[in-house]
Amino acid sequence: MSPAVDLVGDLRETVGSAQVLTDPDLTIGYVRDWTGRWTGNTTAVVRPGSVEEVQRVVRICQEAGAPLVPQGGNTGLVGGSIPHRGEVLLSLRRLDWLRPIEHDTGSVIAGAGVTLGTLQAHARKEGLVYAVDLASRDSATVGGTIATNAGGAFVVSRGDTRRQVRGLEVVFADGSVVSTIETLPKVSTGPDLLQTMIGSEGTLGVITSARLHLSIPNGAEHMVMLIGADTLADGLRVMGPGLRAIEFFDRACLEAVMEHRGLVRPIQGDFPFYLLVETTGNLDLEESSPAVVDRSLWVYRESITETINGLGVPLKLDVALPFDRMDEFADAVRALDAPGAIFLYGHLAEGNFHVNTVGSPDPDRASEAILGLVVSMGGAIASEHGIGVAKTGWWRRTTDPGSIELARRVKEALDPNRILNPQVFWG
Ligand code: FAD
Ligand code: 2HG
Ligand code: ZN
Repeated sequence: MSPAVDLVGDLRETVGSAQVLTDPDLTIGYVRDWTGRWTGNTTAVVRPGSVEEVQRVVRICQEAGAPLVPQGGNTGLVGGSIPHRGEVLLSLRRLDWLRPIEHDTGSVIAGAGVTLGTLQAHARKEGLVYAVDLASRDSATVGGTIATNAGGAFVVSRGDTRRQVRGLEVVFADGSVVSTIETLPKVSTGPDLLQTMIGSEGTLGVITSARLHLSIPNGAEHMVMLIGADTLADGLRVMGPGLRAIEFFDRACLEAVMEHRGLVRPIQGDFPFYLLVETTGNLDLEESSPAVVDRSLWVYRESITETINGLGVPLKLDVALPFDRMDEFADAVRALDAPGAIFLYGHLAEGNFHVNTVGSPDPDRASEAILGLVVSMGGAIASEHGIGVAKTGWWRRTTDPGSIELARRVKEALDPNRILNPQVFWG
């Protein structure tokens, strides 16, 4: 950046001084990630309140050659939402408009800064459902969940974020804006190029609003059940018609959550794994399967991430394994000569594992060992949280060269000066 450019002054003029933060006491919440594993630094936190202001901020950064990092709720778990090398932090939280629900199209237009919790409440008031749900719902935003293609507990029955996006409005690195949010329910007028933004983690454009699909609840009575299981293979056998969610967690997770939240043991007996199942159907359980039925059981699953954070700065690896190797993976990861305390949990129907460790003397070495194991067993290094800065090397090593080259050409076309979140994927 040329020393003659007064970047902060230009940003202040554009969005107003109150919306540009440089005081470290005020910027700390934006430069440290949710887990505490990464703390970066920033030239300034900028909080535009309209699409036009986003465009102007992006143009100023482009002209100054100053990279920027888009941020929503800062709940991402792969270090992609914070500035690592003094980048401008573009907070989208003030883009929090929510239009009335359109019942004829079964959709709603939401600003990128609307939280999932607010969106869900808006849908619920009119008897509808926004399908994606995460324990981070009160902070995670529409823009952030699209940029990471967030999953959550209901992917098995309702799909991931990609399945909910009907249209997008995006500001590109040159400050131009392209929108498909004012669209008819079904058009076929060529490729929908804005879909490339889903899962792009702030590296290709800034999402400013979205048209999102809302589901009609099927009205069927459902039950929530906690089941003790000896193996994950036993859990996979529970899957069947009417399944809404099937989550698993291991003994270490349950013990830690009970301690942290002061909760009672929810089920008689002690098991290697526990399954939390939400279903409208009948479960094919063996007579002897220990199970308890209660809607409030979700707290045991949803408190795990917060509980682990309370134990220390965690190493988090979100991966996927082939179904028939999940138990073998659980055994092998516990046998690795690296980590400290290990916690295994995840979304069973996607072969998803959240491997969390706390107290590892060498988290980088632990990460290498665990991801190496995943790859050697035919798994994927990222299941739902994305690549961020945590897995860039593994992303390049495990993605086929044709796909990497395509990603490079798209990046080159949309952001030739690499000002958008430069440390993610390519850093
Ligand atoms: P941020 O963390 O702010 O950003 C995430 C990424 O998106 C960054 O790369 C950022 O640059 C980019 N980005 C953000 N906003 C925009 C925008 N408007 N335009 C372009 N790029 C943007 N994830 C799951 O998938 N499933 C879960 O079940 C789940 N549960 C969680 C539970 C807890 C307690 C926590 C803390 C996290 C959980 N997460 C989960 C991870 C996280 O909540 C998701 O990744 C979420 O989608 C991030 O949204 P955010 O608004 O916080 O985005
Ligand atoms: C979950 O499923 C989230 O609870 C967070 O994806 C997982 O904290 C984690 O590792
Ligand atoms: Zn998850």
